[in-house]
Amino acid sequence: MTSEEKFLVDLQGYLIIKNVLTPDEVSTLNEIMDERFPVPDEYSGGRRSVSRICQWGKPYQALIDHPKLLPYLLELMGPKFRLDHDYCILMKRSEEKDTNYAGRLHGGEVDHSPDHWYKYRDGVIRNGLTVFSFCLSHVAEGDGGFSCIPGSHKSNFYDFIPREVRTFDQPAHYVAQPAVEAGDVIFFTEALVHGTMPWMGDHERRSILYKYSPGHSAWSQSYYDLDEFEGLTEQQKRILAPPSVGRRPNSLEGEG
Ligand SMILES: O=C(O)CCC(=O)C(=O)O
Repeated sequence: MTSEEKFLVDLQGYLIIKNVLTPDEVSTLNEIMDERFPVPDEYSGGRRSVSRICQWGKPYQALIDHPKLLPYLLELMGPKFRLDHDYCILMKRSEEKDTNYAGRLHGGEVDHSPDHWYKYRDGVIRNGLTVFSFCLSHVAEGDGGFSCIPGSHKSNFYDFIPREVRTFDQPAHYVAQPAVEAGDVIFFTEALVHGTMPWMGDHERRSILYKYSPGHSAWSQSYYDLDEFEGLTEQQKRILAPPSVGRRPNSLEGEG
């Protein structure tokens, strides 16, 4: 992670990491997505999502500890982190208003989500629940999808964000919807106010979200069952382990 990237994470609470996936990796992940999560007959647009996609075979399993992201995980979460949960978001433009509550701007260091936190001390950045969102399709400015209020991970006035801004009914200059290419990864801390803008693009949005927690904490009520995977490496097993503190090994190979 470069010093400029650290500056940006501290400044805005998210970061676009360019070209993490090669075009071949993107194609393979998209092909598997088509097979595993086919479009239902009645579907006419809107948001589709399914969890536990890291169990969709080797290419999805490999994203658990993608080598290009490990330096970011170490720098932003410390040596002991775990994959807490994962899912995908697929979106097609819909004529109907999206009433999906989860899509509204949410997050922030709020009491009802105590694992949403961002901390800086003595040159070290640490985060609670942390997201790496792999983009399997491009997103232009104005397409919608992932959006956020840059810098809000350090805000003290979450409750002052107007309801209409949270629901995207009222545009606000301080809400950003970053453009990305297929293969990019968006890192964001859940301490950042963020959400999903209605999709306006002509093509389908495809994102894969892998969410990591510090080794001692969990957002999800359930943990991964290692028996449901095939051929996990020892490193992946450590990253998939349930939360703990005492004698917890470091997540990465060669990190002690
Ligand atoms: O990528 C998105 O659309 C935002 C996802 C989101 O809101 C979340 O991860 O909590």
